[in-house]
This record gives sequence, C-alpha cells and structure tokens, in this order.
Amino acid sequence: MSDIRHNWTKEEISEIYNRPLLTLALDAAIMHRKYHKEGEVQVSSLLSIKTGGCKEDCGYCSQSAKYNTGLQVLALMQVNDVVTAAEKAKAGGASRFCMGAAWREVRDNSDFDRVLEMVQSVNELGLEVCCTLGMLTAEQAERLAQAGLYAYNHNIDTSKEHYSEVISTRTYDDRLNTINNVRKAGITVCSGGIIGLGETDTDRIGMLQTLVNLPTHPESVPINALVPVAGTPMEDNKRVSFDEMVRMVATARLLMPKSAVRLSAGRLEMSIAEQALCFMAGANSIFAGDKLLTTANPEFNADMEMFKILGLSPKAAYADAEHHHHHN
Ligand code: SAM
Ligand code: DTB
Ligand code: SF4
Repeated sequence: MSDIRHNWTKEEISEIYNRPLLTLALDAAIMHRKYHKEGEVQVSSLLSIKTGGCKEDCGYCSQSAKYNTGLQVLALMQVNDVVTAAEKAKAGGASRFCMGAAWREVRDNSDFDRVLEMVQSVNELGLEVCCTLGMLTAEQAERLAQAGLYAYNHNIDTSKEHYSEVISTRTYDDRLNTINNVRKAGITVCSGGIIGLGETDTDRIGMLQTLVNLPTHPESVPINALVPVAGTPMEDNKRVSFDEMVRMVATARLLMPKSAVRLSAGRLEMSIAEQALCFMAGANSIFAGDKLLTTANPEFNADMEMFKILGLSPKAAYADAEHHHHHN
C-alpha cells in the first residue's frame, strides 16, 4: 500500500496512535528517514502583526476580546517595522516568517492592503512568507498568492465533535472552507491543532483523520500543546505531558510522510530530551524566537544550543518548492 493515502479510517489511525510509545516512535523515525533529510529542521519565526481584541471566542486564546487576559491590544503594525523583524529573523537562521493577526476574518480594506505589502516585502527578503489572518474568501486568498504568499496557517484545532466545546463563533466547516480557498489559490497549507483542550484520544484521532483525508495533505502540520492563559476558560486545563506530544507527532508523521510536522506551542515546558524524542519521531519544524504570538517560547540561543547537542541544522528556504514566488 502507498504511504500517501487520503482514505484513512479511525480504526486504522487508532491502531497506530495506540502502539507502545517507543514502537510508535521507531516506526515514525523509519518513515521520516524515507522522506526527509535527517537532522534537517525547518525554523520558522512568528510575529504578531495585530494583537488582541479578536471577535472570536476560542477558549484557549489570549487574544479573544471575550476574555480578560490583560493582554495589551495593538493595532496593525507598520510595514517597515515588520520588515525589520523579518530581517532579524533571517539573520538568525529562520527560513520562514509567519505573520499572525487576531482577526476573525480578513476584510477588504486598507489593513488588508498593508498586509499584502508586508507579504511582498518579506518575500523579497528571500524568506518563505506565511500568514495567519483568520477566514479568507477565495478572492482574498488569490490576492495573497499574487503578493507572493507561500503558506497560510489555519488550524482545525481539534475534532469536528469537540469543536463547539472550544469555539462557538465559527464552525468546523468555516475552517475547512478557508483551507480549501487557500489550496485553490496555490498557496501551501499549514494546518494542525492543539492538544490539551479537554479532548479525548478519539478527538485527537479524529483531528488527524480530518487532516490526512484532505484532498492534499497540508504541507505543514503544527502540533501545539495548550499554553494555558489566565482569564481564558482553559486556564486550569491540565498540562499535556511529553508522551502525548510524541504520540501526536509520530502519528502525524506516519499519516503524512512528506509533510513538515511542527513542534509548536508548548516547547518551553519540554526538556531537550523530551523534544529530542519528538524530533526522532518525525518532528522536523519549530517556531524559534523568544516569543510565539503572545506567550513565551524557548530563548533563541537555547534552541541553537539544542540543535548543536542533537546534531540538527536549520533547513534553507524554499528547499521543497517546485516553483516559488520569490523574485529578487
Ligand atoms: N486569528 C487567526 C486564527 O485563529 O486562525 C490567527 C492567529 S491564532 C492565534 C493561530 C493559532 O494559534 C490558533 O489556531 C491555535 O491553534 C493556536 N493557539 C492560539 N492560542 C494558543 C494557546 N494558548 N496554546 C496553544 N496554541 C494556541
Ligand atoms: C500555530 O499552530 N501555532 C502558532 C502559529 N500556528 C500561529 C501560534 C501559537 C500561539 C501560542 C499562544 C500565543 O503565543 O499567543
Ligand atoms: Fe481570534 Fe485566532 Fe485567537 Fe481565535 S485563535 S480568538 S480567531 S486570534
């Protein structure tokens, strides 16, 4: 049977997900070696270009206006400040630069025009440009593609069944619809989820099933561990432990052999040894930089030290692109 499939059943995924941890990790490591250069890790840098005041009620998020998280709301950044941040990220070895905005959806206004300018400028630096701006129409996705956008992040977060327990202001299908618009525009898809939202193993399996059975696997699959934020409904959720991250990463690797599996939020709580098992089990991408969007991430220098210890190296920009929009 081909390694690349789009017709996975829950039973098949469950069989993989429930293997003994080290068996699962080894199986994933073998699959990883078959499709990827060993030790190569994509390094992405994140920047919050518009912070807080979001209309959505995502139960995990520091940026929702519905919760009192004490976060300072910041308007959309200026293009030149974004370019300065991108240059710094590039100098630090990042190959991808992801700009996040706390919007429910993109609107066709001057703010969107400014984001298009940011995309164009960051692309001209030779970085893979990524955005995460909320819901998009097909036309908006097309305009982002024209501006040189390489990837769009839009997470499905959890299973279809658990979704309404986490977010009430939009549906799972809204999410899938935007992902479809991104795909149609020829932008690569970055989509994954969060563990630690009070979901069951069946929900985690269901989330992976949704991702793997998309017509094309997402090129990047971020696996986030909930970073509990005071003031949100999930502030007291139990922290996920490292074995749950390994299980998610390894299962994602086995289901989507060619995709980049990103060890995303939650790394600050993991030791180098715990992260090492994730890299061994198929994680090959991280967010580097002292800050994620609004919460802390490991210090940049600590990550570079980890790379040295583990024999990992940052991957060059556009290494996977058959054609890219980078034009300088
Ligand atoms: N507003 C846009 C959206 O929701 O798509 C873009 C920004 S949003 C913060 C990007 C993603 O970050 C979310 O989909 C979620 O998966 C992740 N995220 C947000 N807060 C998190 C938290 N506290 N812990 C872990 N992941 C989180
Ligand atoms: C993703 O999956 N994780 C990143 C990125 N995509 C945009 C965001 C993590 C956010 C963690 C919480 C915060 O810093 O606000
Ligand atoms: Fe808004 Fe995105 Fe946060 Fe949800 S995850 S509240 S859409 S910024």
